[in-house]
Amino acid sequence: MIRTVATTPFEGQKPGTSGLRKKVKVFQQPHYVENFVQALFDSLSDFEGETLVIGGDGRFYNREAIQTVIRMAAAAGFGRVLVGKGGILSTPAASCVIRKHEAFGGIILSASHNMGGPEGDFGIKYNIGNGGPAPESVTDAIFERSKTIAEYSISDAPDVDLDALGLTRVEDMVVDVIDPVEDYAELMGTLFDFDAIRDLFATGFTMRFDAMSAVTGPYARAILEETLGAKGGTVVHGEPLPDFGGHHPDPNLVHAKDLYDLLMSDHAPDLGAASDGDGDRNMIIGRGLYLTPSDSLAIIAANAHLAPGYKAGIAGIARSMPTSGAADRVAAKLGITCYETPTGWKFFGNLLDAGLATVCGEESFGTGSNHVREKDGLWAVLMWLNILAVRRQSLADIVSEHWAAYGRNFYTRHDYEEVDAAAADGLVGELRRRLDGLPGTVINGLTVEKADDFAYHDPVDGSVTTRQGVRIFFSDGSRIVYRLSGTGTAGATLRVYIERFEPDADRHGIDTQEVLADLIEIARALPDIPGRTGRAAPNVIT
Ligand code: VG1
Ligand code: CO
Repeated sequence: MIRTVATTPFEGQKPGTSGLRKKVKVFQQPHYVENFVQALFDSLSDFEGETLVIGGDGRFYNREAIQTVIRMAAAAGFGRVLVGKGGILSTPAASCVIRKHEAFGGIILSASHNMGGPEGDFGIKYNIGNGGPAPESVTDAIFERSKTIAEYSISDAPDVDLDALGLTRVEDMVVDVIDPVEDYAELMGTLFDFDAIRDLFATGFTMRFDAMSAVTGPYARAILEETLGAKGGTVVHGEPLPDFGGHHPDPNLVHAKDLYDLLMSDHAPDLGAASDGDGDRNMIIGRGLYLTPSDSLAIIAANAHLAPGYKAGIAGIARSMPTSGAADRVAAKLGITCYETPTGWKFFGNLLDAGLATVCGEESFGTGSNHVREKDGLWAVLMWLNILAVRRQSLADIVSEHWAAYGRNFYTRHDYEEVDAAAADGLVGELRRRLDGLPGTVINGLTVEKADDFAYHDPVDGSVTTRQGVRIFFSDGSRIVYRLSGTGTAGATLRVYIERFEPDADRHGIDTQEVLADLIEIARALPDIPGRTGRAAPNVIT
């Protein structure tokens, strides 16, 4: 039976960079999930009888939320739900399933790289029919609706058995529990030269893939070990755990330090890789060489034609604004456009749909292409394996050859996490106020050439998104960017992105923090980060 339940609005149900993210305890409040899901359904139209894809990264509260979403989808009039077995679907796999089965959209339960477990974070994200994150027009409508919601509709049917593949019903709606890996693995097989990668592993190529006890374990085992012949044990932390083993499922130099240390050691495998909570991020490390995500995007763009799915070449590249300019240099050489978008994958959707871009990337360990409408961790790993299988060089050699040909964009990001929100707002506000006065000033010997607050004009739908990050450009081509995170759940996180281009190959081997030392000092001192936030140093450097 379908019931209508009276409710009152919750404050702050505003989706951020990637969906609504809050502490688990916030989501556990009675009616909290229901209000948000009803606000979402109320913001959509014409989905009667249509298909909805549902899945999550397996974190604490995933199964409970999924049962609620299924009951509400039945009450709202969806005709069919496709849900991953065990409630599991990585973000890129959900995008793949939405597209392949021509679903109306999908609901992904994840807080991505944020901590899990009862004290950690939870999240809900809506993806539209192209498989990509809902654009801001949709997320704004959800937030507006959440402020006035007075009731929601829900079936009182018993829980669906999420562990049994196959069909059941909730009210008039069909529930199909699907294998979470199958469609995705099949798609990967169409994009990459699996035979060449199999040969690579057969010749003794070694790798460690750290799934960080998050969602990619089953995908990586099926594809790398079972299909491509990587030896058993290549995938570590391959079991998705509700609390990710108590770790941050965030593949970066801080949270995947074990992997980094291994790759820098004497017994390093040829390749190291890791993915995040929901499987859309990737970190790639060669033996003795850490690859920045910005360089990874550029080198993938330059070599994509080596993979069968991209052999005709790429139409364009898109990168988020804070991502380094390395990809721009590849685009220039290829004679294609490199689009610069605000942070967050949702801004790539229009460019991909319109065929303007083929590969996209963000400095935050996100890389992907037009095969789905999300960034895709395992895709990036397979792309690198394909490149390595064809070129038969070490990753370090490929990277240094690339720098020699294009120059190197030295790049680092400094994060100040969980700082006081008012202090962070004040800091960015002050920078905005000073923008007009900065050009022409000389700081630490560097002259400011231009300073602005990034605004994006979407070339496809004409929408304008403002206030996306304060940028300070120096006359030597260096750049500092400041922005506040839209994915955190406690206080504010200030991100500072620092970049300098170096054409001279003799200087490409120098340590990044050393090359950027003068800019790092300017970045810290200009808005007085220590004074305003009480932090002498960032707590995450990538
Ligand atoms: C961060 C990254 C951004 C990424 C987003 C979602 O956002 O900077 O590039 O798209 O996370 O990634 P923010 O607003 O905190 O800087 V994921 O893997 O958490 O879905
Ligand atoms: Co993620």
